[in-house]
Amino acid sequence: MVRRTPEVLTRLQDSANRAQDKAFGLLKFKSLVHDPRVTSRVGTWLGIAFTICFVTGVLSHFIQHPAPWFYWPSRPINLYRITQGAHVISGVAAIPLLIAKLWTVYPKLFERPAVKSLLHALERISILVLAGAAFFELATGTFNAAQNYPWSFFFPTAHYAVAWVAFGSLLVHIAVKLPLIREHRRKEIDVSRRAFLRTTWLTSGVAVLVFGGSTIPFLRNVSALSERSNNGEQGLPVNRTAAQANVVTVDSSWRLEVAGPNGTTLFSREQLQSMRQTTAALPIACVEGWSQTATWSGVPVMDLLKAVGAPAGSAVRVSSLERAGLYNSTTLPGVHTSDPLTLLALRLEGKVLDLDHGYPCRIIAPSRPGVLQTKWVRRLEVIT
Ligand SMILES: Nc1nc2c(c(=O)[nH]1)N[C@H]1C(S)=C(S)[C@@H](COP(=O)(O)O)O[C@H]1N2
Ligand SMILES: [Mo]
Repeated sequence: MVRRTPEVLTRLQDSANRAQDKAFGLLKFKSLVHDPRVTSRVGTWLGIAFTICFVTGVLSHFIQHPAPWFYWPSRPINLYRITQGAHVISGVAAIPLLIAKLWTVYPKLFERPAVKSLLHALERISILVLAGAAFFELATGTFNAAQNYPWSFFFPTAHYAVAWVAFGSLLVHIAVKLPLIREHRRKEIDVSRRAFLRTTWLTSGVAVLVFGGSTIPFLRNVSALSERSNNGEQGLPVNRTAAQANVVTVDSSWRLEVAGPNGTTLFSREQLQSMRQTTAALPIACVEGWSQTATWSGVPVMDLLKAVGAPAGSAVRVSSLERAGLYNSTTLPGVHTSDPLTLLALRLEGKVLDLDHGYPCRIIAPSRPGVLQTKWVRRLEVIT
């Protein structure tokens, strides 16, 4: 039996106090990184990543839904590949940054009183909106890059709309915090906090490395998540197979219809093959982030326009043999139809185009989103 001497009681009391201090310490979030100097540094990089992501995303939206004032050039041929690569890579880099940023500030969630003034309430709500929208963008973008759609809304519309919410609240947040950011970024930072920052940069870098290979050629062999590179028919990934698109067979009765100012002209594959062929290395740059260059051969669309007597630089509506599906028709603007590298491709890597890549012929145009590179083309219609 323990004899309850006063010393034992004191010792018990001491350790109880220590435990209590520890618990309160945790509750008070005494971690070193809950510090405005850390937050402002991570926040700056997160702001940069989000800005790149937003600008390149809006560009991609307007290329796919052109407004009358919008201009997108067909050169350099890799331009869209670069902007969309920057979009996906800045998004990937932002994921660890967002987690680190939230980690450095989350004790503020438990600040009491919850609301000090109207302004304070507005600021807190805007942060909630920003964090929610940022999380939504990064999560849906990641799932999209993996071609996984575990939701019922239409991804591009939702991703685009929430992007404006995220960027708008980001601008408000920066405006409100600018004095604090300025003040704390100039302050020296000690070793342990620097270690947290270094880990954050490293994690972000690793995330870029494991994903970047799907669009940056020299990273291909180190990127664990670039599984869509170099595999697929004819060494090129396939985004939607012929079977998925319900384009089962294309027989010899197939003719390309070209509707021009003097009616519709039909071209067999042999006739197309006997026209002047252009061979060029051109990329497919999928909006989902992967991109790859291949050697395509075929008839320049400008030659087909000439053959049917349509004015050079006309816009062309492209329709696919694919009956249903969102991507069975597209419009090639004049900027693209007047580029000699906008091809109706018949061959890939010197061989007849595989059915999965769009046999009997497909559109390959420079500096365009992959989703607009229509496969299994049935009809071109000149619109002026
Ligand atoms: N008719 C049709 N064309 C299409 C598609 C489609 O679903 N239907 N997918 C597009 C998308 S999203 C991409 S990225 C490219 C991929 O071309 P590939 O499968 O030959 O690599 O084809 C495009 N052409
Ligand atoms: Mo795509």
